[in-house]
Amino acid sequence: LRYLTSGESHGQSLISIIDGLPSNVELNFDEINAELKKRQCGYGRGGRMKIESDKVNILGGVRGKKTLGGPVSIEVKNKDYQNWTEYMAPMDEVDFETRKVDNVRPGHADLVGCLKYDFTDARNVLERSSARETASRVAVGAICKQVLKNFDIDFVSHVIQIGNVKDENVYDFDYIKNNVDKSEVRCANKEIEAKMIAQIDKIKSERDTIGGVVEVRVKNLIPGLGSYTQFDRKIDGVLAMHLMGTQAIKGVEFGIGFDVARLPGSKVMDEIIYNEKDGIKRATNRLGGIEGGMTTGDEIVIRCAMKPIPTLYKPLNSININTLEKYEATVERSDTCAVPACSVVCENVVAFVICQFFLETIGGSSLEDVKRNYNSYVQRLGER
Ligand code: EPS
Repeated sequence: LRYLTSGESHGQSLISIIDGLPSNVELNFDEINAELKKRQCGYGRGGRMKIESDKVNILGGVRGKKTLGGPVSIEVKNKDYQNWTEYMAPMDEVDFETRKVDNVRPGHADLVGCLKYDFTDARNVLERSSARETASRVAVGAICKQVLKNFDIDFVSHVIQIGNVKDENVYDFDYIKNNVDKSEVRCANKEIEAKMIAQIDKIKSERDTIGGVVEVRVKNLIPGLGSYTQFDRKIDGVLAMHLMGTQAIKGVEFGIGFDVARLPGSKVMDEIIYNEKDGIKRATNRLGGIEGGMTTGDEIVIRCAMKPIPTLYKPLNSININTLEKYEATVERSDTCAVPACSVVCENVVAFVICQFFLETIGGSSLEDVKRNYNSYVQRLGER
């Protein structure tokens, strides 16, 4: 399973192509659109989200709502394009001057992007480096979730930190699932939610931006997705690569994460137990559902650190890329905090990787074949 995305933040559309899905998977477009909508919500976002109302338009690979087994192409239109046509049109002359960005923004791709691709206008960089692209990644992940739903594999995400406001409570999966969508910051605890909102308001009044930490959990997995046999087949390695490839993510940890460096082995490993009713189990899940680069069958627990958005209304010092004179960085319309949106993005990025490893491990060209192979794998595991 693989995918590519294409499209600029203020271009006509975002396009993604996902290749390698089994045939005969019935897609529920309302659910995919609901996922896109969730990504657009969240306290702390700027003016752009009032313009967009993201929805998928499937261009190929699906017939009568069922996958055909070929590449599926997905379009998410940018409504804002109507305000940008004269600057962004791909097949007409455009106005290159009015929306030119040459006071490059620290922390963005602007400066290195201009140097690498030989541009005098960072607009050419920021249009693609923009987190608008994450709408495509959510559309792809939402389709993957629908494949995995056939096997009861379920996903949830929540925000556990904004700035220095932390939610250190331990929740079970269903509690998060039942509460997080009601929260404007995707926090499962009402008191902490209020503190997170106050934090965002304070930062906004200071014309600054703020990041945070999101947690993604996956449940009802089978053991054995991924492999210890080669470095690039380890599922934690691939998950980290996809998550670190998500805009603004600066760190990824599994289970107790960096605490593994601090604690003795007896407090890090999960002891193995057996009883006839539940079979082979672990007494704890400190390693976050992954051992030796393979899923254990326990919940996967991943946390991602998102850096603050680099476009500040109180601009940082920078230079003009063309004159090299000292300037304040260009102020583009921006968000104060996009951590709640980021939690939805990370959840769907994880869904793609889980689906990729699931299909590789189980195999099959049609959903029926995958189900047959799945049942025989589960039956063999049950014979232990
Ligand atoms: C973004 C800047 C803002 C955000 C955008 C990401 O867009 P604009 O420049 O149009 O105001 O709204 O996020 C989205 C459009 C989105 O869909 O999430 C950036 O520079 O990364």
